Amino acid sequence: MIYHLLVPFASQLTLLNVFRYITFRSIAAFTTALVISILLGPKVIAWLTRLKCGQYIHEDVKAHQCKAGTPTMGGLLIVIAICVSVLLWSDLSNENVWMTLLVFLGFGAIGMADDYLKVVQKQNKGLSARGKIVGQILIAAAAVGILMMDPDFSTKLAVPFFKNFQPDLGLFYLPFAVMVIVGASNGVNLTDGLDGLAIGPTVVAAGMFALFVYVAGHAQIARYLQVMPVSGVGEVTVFCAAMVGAGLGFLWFNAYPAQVFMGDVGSLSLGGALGFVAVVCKQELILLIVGGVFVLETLSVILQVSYFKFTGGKRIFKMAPLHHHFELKGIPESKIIIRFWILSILLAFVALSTLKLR
Ligand code: 57M
Repeated sequence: MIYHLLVPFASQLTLLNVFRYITFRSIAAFTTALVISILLGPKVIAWLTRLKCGQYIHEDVKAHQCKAGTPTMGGLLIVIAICVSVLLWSDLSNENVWMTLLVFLGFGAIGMADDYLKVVQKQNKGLSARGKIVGQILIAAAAVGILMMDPDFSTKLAVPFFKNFQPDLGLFYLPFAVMVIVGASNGVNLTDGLDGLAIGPTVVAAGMFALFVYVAGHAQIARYLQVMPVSGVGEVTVFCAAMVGAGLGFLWFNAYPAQVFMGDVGSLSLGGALGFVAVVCKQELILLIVGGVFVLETLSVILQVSYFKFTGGKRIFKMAPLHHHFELKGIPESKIIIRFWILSILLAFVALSTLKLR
């Protein structure tokens, strides 16, 4: 909005040219989202507490019993901070920004409906697992379908570390990209089981994608780094920067010991947005590295559940997702969280190295 209000006057007042720059507006979006989430945090937490949005705590992990009553649905704070900040600072004539925002809100709406049924209406089950996944697939398929209608959109796949190997998936790109988006959303959701465990790696991944999106949207830098160029995608940097700001602001309250949990409204929306950003900037496989923590957590569940079924009740891990395994081994929660953060930062550097090692 600010872009549209001020840039027309740049010819009269050259200082206003600064609002043309994606970098400047991304820093502004980061700061705005951070300030909104920190300032609104206490009010939102008090409101959720009044609404009695206390999280139900499973009985099987003893260390979590002291968390009973911690309000959930704090992801609403993230959604508000990102939306306000993106609407303020991005070029609203850019379709990629709107698509990212709509995917983010669509996944958030599914999460919100589930949280609402579980914690406000006190319905034990919330939305059915099938209902949730069908909703996610429909939103992701609609978004990818719209992208693919653009004749300039490439269905080729950039493979990290191999600059000359870019297989064209053709129509198979649609199910592939849907899997990336839905997988990312559920990966973040599965990881969200300890204080700050999901939001830390989400902030790191969003920061890393801010860079990849900027590079892909900048024809010269993309050519120099041999990254697949995507015209007009640079503006999504503003969204990623807002995600980093809102995420850090939320971490302020979600840091151990947490005053609030994000709920599905936060985890599904953030994961869905990360997946879509990876698709829109044509760095789908980089998400596997940048979001390696989410991939590990998801793999631990797939392995555990398959092994459990196959052997009729035996387990590989003490409990899945992986963070529960370490908890049951007696490692303190804060140590597990910080080690997962360290891992996500290391993986972000590996992803960064793909810009040069190819
Ligand atoms: C949701 N939700 C947390 C909070 C958060 C297939 C199966 C592996 C699925 C998995 C599952 O349901 N995962 C997704 C995980 C819950 O957090 C709420 O949920 C929101 C995210 N969706 O925002 O509102 C609990 O996590 C803790 N928490 C924190 N700090 C936070 O910042 O401490 C969350 C955020 C909260 C709180 O205790 O109540 C969750 O874990 O439920 N299921 C599981 O994870 C279950 N695993 C399991 O059953 N494993 C089996 C295999 C065979 C499937 C096994 O290994 O034997 C475990 N979940 C829990 N206890 N809580 C079982 C033990």
